[in-house]
Amino acid sequence: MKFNTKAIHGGQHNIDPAYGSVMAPIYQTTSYRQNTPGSHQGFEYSRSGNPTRSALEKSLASIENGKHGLAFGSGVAAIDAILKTLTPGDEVISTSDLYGGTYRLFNRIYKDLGIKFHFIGMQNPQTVESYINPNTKLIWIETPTNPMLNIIDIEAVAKISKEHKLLLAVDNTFATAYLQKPLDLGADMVMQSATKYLGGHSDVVLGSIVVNNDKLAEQLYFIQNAGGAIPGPMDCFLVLRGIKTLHLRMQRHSENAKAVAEYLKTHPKIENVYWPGLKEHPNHDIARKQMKDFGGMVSFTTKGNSYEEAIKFIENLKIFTLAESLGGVESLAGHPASMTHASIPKAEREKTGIVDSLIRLSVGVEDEEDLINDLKQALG
Ligand code: P1T
Repeated sequence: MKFNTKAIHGGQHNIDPAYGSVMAPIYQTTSYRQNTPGSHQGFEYSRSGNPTRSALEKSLASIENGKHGLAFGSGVAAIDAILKTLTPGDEVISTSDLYGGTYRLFNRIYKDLGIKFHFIGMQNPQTVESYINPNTKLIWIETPTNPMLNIIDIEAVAKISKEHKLLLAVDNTFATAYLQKPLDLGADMVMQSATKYLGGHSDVVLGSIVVNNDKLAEQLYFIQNAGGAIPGPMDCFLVLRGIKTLHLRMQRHSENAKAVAEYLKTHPKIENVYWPGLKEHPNHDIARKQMKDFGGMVSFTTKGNSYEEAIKFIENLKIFTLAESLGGVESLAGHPASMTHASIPKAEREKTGIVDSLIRLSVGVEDEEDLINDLKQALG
């Protein structure tokens, strides 16, 4: 099956042997009847497994071209499960420009549990090599990065990771499996905040991991069950439904983001526009190589780098909603320095470009003209 067919049917054959329902039923149950202890129809208890979650996990594996899918209660819970494969003394090399909540989990929880992190820029993949030592176990990549939209060459980092027998995990939240397939490019694990584009309607919080390696899948399944950070069946149903239109939405998100980025580029008040589809984006060629299109996230700064002007601009928007999060059908605008990335110390975040005037847009699937008119009036 090709991608669009997989988004709708991947892993979904014979989804309801009881009644043949076309869509996966919501199995709102904690437990399953056994005839004699240990004799059941594949499910015992809903932390360990639930048919709706299982349908979603098969869909997730299918769209990522992977073998095993695992769903978690949030994107951060999925990242947490990956970190639990490590032991004290292990070292992680991570992109320095990444979601603030990921940074907080690494730097405020796992650092105290004895894991050492190196946060580095990875636009030149060779930089990674100088941080590898016998304790290094994991490379963590976010691409495109949140919120600076930097692009990291997954294939090049995967080559380094394999040479040194390390694990490579990719946060695919901004691109999604529609635009980018990290496992095909050599990654060992692909993680997503399904809260964003997979769910697609800003009504569910959920996380996913997909892997090919059976042993790694077994280890992550053990952590999923033992740690218990699982999503409920209704949330699994919502993400499963979202995935069925992922290809349609991502295409429109990308088209609208292109129009927005090109408009902002010509505006006299704008200093920098960050969108990997722009030819002048420093990693445009890598983005073209590893992505099908360039996605719906656009960041920009205004001339003079004024905090007050940035806040005034987002307050003036009428169609874009000032809110955290991204990836829904509706357009959102955020101020990373005071919202999504406030947990990163000012000096650290400014090193990666998260300055006071930086605005992040999650460009939705409304009419392009309405979105541009909204930006025009708010900038005016
Ligand atoms: O919110 P949650 O589902 O736990 O996902 C965390 C997460 C992980 N990775 C990336 C790249 C993300 O952007 C996020 C969540 N991000 C936001 C809430 C945000 O507004 O950027």
